[in-house]
Amino acid sequence: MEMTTRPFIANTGQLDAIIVGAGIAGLYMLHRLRQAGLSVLVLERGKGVGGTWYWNRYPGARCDVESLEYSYSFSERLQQEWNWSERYSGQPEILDYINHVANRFDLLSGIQFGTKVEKARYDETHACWIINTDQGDRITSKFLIMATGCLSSANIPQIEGRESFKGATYHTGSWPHHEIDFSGQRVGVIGTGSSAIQAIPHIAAECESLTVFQRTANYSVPARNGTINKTYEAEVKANYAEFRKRNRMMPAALGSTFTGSNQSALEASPEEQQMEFAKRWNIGGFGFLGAYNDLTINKESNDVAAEFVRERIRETVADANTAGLLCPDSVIGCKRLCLDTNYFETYNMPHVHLVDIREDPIQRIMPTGIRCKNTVYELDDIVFATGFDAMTGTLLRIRITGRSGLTLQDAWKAGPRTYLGLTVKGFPNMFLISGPGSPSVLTNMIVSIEQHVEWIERCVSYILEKQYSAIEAEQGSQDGWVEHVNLIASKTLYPSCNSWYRGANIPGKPRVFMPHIGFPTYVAQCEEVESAGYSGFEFY
Ligand code: N01
Repeated sequence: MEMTTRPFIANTGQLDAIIVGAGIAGLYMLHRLRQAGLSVLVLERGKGVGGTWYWNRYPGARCDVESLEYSYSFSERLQQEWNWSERYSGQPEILDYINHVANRFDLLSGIQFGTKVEKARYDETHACWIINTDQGDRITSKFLIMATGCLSSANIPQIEGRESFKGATYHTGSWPHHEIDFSGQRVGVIGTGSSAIQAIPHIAAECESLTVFQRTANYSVPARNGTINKTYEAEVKANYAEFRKRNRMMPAALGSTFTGSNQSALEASPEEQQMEFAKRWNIGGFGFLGAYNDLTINKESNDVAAEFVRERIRETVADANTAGLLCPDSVIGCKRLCLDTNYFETYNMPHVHLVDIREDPIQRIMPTGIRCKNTVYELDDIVFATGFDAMTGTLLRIRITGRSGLTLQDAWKAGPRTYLGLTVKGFPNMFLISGPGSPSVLTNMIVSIEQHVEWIERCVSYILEKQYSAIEAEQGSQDGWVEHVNLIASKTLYPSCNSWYRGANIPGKPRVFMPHIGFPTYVAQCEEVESAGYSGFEFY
């Protein structure tokens, strides 16, 4: 659904809150703050709601969290009345759902679409934020809430000659809104992350030839998608509140298939290990990584899981050389595990070719294709499935200036620093939803988003009730939090690979492990801070 820009602002005085972004986070934030009686406006660069699900329309785009979990829990009526059609929802259905929510809770009237925030500056004298947009708006607001998403700035690599390409180019994260017909086309896909792994089988089914340019092989386990199991759905809906409550207590806030284990892989015999992994492989989904309790912290245990997946790849892919190239040699789960439907099978199609660009690096893009060091590939279309400047990219593209002229770019020069992933020292009354330093991308995002939104709403209401001008993280509490986030990460295998969690996919980006590993303990930490009267913050 495309919305027209609403020239909402003219003659409006200072608002209580500006929310940047009308994705899942921004919409719920708007709803909560309105319920709390605040004047709120959402600014959204797209022409519709949905955030991630508005932009990522590539063929095969689908959620990797099950539908009954990947949905808002704040309204019992909403979760009862909405019916999902598949175990894992596709992008169009999720976008329909988000539009439904926006209509059902009358949220569209609070959103100005087609409006990109360019600058936000904190005015210390008046204790408010001054926000400038590309539409010429200048808005003042007491609170600034960044609901800009973790994966919302596309990463398009600077490959020489890119502009010279005569065919069409696409990025999975900013896919056109019209149907793309790849039939009869020679398509190249650069990248083999979650987006590529979903898109490749669909593009291959249509195109004349598909060349996949792989830099790093990736682990993927089967999603085992299918129509939703109606009996299971009825069971969940009969006690949805309990289901949500249980999931919120799980690591990563994932419930249905992520039954954890109290056992180390090393305590099981090789036969038991194989049986356990096979069981979870057949069920499909992220539950694979819950097979043992030490897969993310013990390399030896992790090796067993990794080898199990490599075996499945070798079993599936007929050509031994291609199978070998598709077998990752890193820690499984260290980069985001992918879920797929027929990804590895696709390489058995005669018109699908895998190019190992570590062996034969891309040198340049030419008008008619891609030139690697040793081979030239003639192409009609190039799909960049090259990911995102994750977690900080969108925030840093907006010129945000806090107290004493401090810019977020300067504050985060050596990597993002936050208190609780929610606030930044020097930036009073600014909140981040699922910011760096919070569990966000390591959880079911909607659970984390709801937790952040509800925390922020209570905090903002507290400030207004106490008639404070502002809240700001204390230096010591922020330093302590950053240290805590790093310490937890250092005890796991996560820092061992070049993932976007560490900023390693973007040349020049500081290598800092950005998310907080530790859901649901994190939630308790936020609650403690709150119940202690917002310890670690100062009010003025
Ligand atoms: O991006 P990615 P994504 N030259 O960064 C390669 C979520 N998501 O859009 O690994 C050549 O994972 C890069 O290679 P390497 C999910 O959280 C969820 O796929 O850096 N190649 C990699 O192969 C996911 O993790 C869902 O060596 C280059 C690929 O491009 C996140 O979004 C679906 C390159 C990028 O992979 C991002 O996924 C989709 C270069 N210069 C996404 N630069 C679901 O819910 C990068 N690459 C299922």
